[in-house]
Amino acid sequence: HAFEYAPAPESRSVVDIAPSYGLFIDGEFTDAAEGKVFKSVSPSTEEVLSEVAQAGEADVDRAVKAARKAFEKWSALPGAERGKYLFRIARIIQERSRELAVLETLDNGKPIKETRDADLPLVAAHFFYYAGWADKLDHAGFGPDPKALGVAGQVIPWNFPLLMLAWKIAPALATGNTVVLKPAETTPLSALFFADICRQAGLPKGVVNILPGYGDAGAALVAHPDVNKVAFTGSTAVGKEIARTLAGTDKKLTLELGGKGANIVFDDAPIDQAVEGIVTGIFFNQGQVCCAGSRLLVQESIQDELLDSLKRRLSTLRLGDPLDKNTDIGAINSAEQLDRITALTETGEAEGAERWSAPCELPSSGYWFAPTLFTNVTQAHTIARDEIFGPVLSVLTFRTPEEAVAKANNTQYGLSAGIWTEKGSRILAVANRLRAGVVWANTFNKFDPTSPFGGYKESGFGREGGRHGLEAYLSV
Ligand code: TXE
Repeated sequence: HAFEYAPAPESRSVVDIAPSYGLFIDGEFTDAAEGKVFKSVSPSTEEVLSEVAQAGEADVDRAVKAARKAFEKWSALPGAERGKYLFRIARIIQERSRELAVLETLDNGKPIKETRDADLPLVAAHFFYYAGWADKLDHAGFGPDPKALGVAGQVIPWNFPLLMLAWKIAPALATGNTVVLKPAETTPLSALFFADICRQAGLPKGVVNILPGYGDAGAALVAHPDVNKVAFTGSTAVGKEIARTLAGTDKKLTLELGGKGANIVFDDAPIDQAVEGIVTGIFFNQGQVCCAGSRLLVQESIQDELLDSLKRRLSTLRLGDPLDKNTDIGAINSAEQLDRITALTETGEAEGAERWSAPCELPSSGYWFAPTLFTNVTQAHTIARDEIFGPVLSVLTFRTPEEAVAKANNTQYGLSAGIWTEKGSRILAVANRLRAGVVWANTFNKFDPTSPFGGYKESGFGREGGRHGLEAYLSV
């Protein structure tokens, strides 16, 4: 891709964070009807970054009404015109990417290296990609007379705040839908900056509405009778709750939920490359990634060699200030998430798995967790089954490809997997038998807007990204 990478941001002064933000409804920033506010906190320092209006039911209703009103004109625009707005948004994102990268790092806790080189380029790429689709819908084989569904209610998590917004908003707008989006309560700021970008791009009022708030606002949004399509990324428990709410309605639903990806390393894999792939697989974004390679399946004969190299590599990872461009491991997004990770690792020890953590000093304020791996893990262990969503790797072994496939598939989830081997035939044979929405071979955590992404089993249904990502927003 020819997308420009942002130069290294020097410091947080690159971004101007206001002391308070409103909800973004019908093209304006406004207070919440009940006047409630909440604080957005930097997870690496616990410093309050800003005070944000907290949406309630009345605000959801107001935003959905604005989106409904805007829908008539927006959906009637020629696709090429909608595409122009999306191209404009994509360009502004590129222009403001230093600012957005610093903001995302402050609000989320992830290293600037990642927001700068992964999140922001991908955010822009999604808008460019879907901008290009807007005028081609009639002739792309979706079926006769593809039409927008109406108002899309979108609820997103905190692990990739701006990228999840892009995954949701870009295809919705390209197809002529209007949007009410609720960002996660711990990471509202980049979505509010995006609202400002919509204004800067001259997007018509009401086409995009942003409602910061908690789960109650998300629940009110998905249940609103005038919402036609719901897209959710988050926990499997909430995904199931949303599916129950929508049962018996004619709303379309896509769910992108948890995962427990297996990263399978065969004895012929180049060890150094595999080690890098394992590190990317589970320590990228502190492991707070739905498609993380959180289970390492290593062929028994190379276990000792691989684990020795892996531990040596983990000992070199730099944990600390996420704004430092040399930092590899940033902060955990919230105290709640840190508690969840801590509790699951304690269960791992209590059930008899052997724990090893990389030697590193944790800062005294903020939410931190050292890169950790568990050996002597069996398939029955909680840490081999439950999503930890943290920098924690569970190591299991196998002897034959058949055993690797069986173990990889032995999970309630089915989002991602990785295969490391020199044999192309083995890649194909194993990948075909893995029940996972994405299988990477000799790499991990690679994303591209042209690829559909989504899960099998309890990882959800529907696909986002690529041509498939448009289908969820169209009826024919
Ligand atoms: O998720 P929630 P949480 C997994 C991961 C993590 C766990 C809990 O395992 O440890 O979920 O994280 C909104 N109706 N993932 O508690 O609660 C909420 O405000 C409608 C995997 O943060 O699902 C936020 O905007 N919306 C995942 C969003 O849902 C509701 C990413 C996600 O929050 C709601 C995040 C309700 N009843 C967590 N309750 C992935 N697939 O990548 C909450 N929300």
